[in-house]
Amino acid sequence: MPTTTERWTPTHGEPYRPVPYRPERMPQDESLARAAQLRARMDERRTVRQFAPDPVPLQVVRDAIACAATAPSGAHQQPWTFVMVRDPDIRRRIRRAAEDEEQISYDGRLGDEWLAALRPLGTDEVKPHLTDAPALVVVFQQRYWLGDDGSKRKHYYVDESVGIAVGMLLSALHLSGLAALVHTPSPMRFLSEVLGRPANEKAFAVIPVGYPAPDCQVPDLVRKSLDQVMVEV
Ligand code: IYR
Repeated sequence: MPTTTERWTPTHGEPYRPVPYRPERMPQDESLARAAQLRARMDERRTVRQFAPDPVPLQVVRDAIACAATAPSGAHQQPWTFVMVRDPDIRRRIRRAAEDEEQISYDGRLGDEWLAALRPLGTDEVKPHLTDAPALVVVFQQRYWLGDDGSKRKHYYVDESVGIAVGMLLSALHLSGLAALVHTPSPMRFLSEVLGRPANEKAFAVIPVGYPAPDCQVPDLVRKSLDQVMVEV
């Protein structure tokens, strides 16, 4: 049964009232075929830093955000807000503020070891993707729940929850044919100001979304092989 058809209201202290969950079991051959296909499709995903200015179907972005919002979260508190920014003026303001911070970072704030780690990826303080991509999804984590009357309630495992949701967002965008990038300007306080977000929200990442530019280039990366990332016990 879909669980996103009614409006959510915060729960706290109510008794446990389970409902049945009986998804139909997928035949194993279908499962194997889907897993292999998905593995190959996900391996095609690349972080894109050069975007075409072409518009994207906004419903694809909305659907991807809805997918992300199905992520598991600490105490099912769903501590996330996704702000889709299309306004070119606001994107320009975000770019200007991000580049100001990144200039300081790349001029030395990151330190030599960090800069050396980034060198093979070719990143620098210039962030054209913030204005070239037709949409930015700015992800905020809700550090605590804030009621209309100003009351607060602690949220649990916020970093983990929002990190999982962002992973699901990237997967959904990729599988729907859109390219993206996780940009983490640091510090990110300016995002709350530019987007007018409330005090309980803290920016987590800026995710430009669009199509790769015709002359898009990406670093020549090698992913770890399965035996390098997995141990079977
Ligand atoms: N936030 C900076 C630096 C940066 C850091 C890491 I770790 C990256 O994987 C990539 C970039 C920037 O966005 O350029």
